[in-house]
Amino acid sequence: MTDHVNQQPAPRRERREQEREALHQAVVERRGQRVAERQHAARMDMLRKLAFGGIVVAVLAVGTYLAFGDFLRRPSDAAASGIIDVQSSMAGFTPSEIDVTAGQTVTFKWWTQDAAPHLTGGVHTMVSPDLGLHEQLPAESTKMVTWTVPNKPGTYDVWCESCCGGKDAPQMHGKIVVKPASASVGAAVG
Ligand SMILES: [Cu+2]
Repeated sequence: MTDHVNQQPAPRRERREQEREALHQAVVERRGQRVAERQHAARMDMLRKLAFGGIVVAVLAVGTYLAFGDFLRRPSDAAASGIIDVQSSMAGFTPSEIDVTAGQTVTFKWWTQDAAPHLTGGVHTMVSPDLGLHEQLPAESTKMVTWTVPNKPGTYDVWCESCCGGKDAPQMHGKIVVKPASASVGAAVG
């Protein structure tokens, strides 16, 4: 500094230039910051839009699945398994003959209106040892019983062992007819 005392104009000009340079630098920096902020904001905006888009797509996908997945699955279920309505009463099984297909998985919608005091143990039963069936149905209820039909075509006895004389009473018996799998393929297609 001291050796520049006699050269006032030059340092002042220099200083002014430095100040201008610094100012310029500051302006440039601030502009850069503003650009960066704007870019950041734009990026956040895009991310927000992407996130929103993603949520919309996810909601639509779930909605479509719920609406159509079930709908699309139903025909094959109906062909492959189906729900068979079976009532148990003091008269036995209604219907008294149930046709199924070997290897098929079926669901019995099994129901009764009978009250507990009329039933041994408060239940109707569905018994067919040859077909692997031994189910219980509580009084005045509906129960879904899913059952995979053994691969052994034939006509089988099924009975209720818990009311009206059980196995000894003819009306407590029903029939389950297991058809060969190949026969049902033609039937399901046609
Ligand atoms: Cu019964």
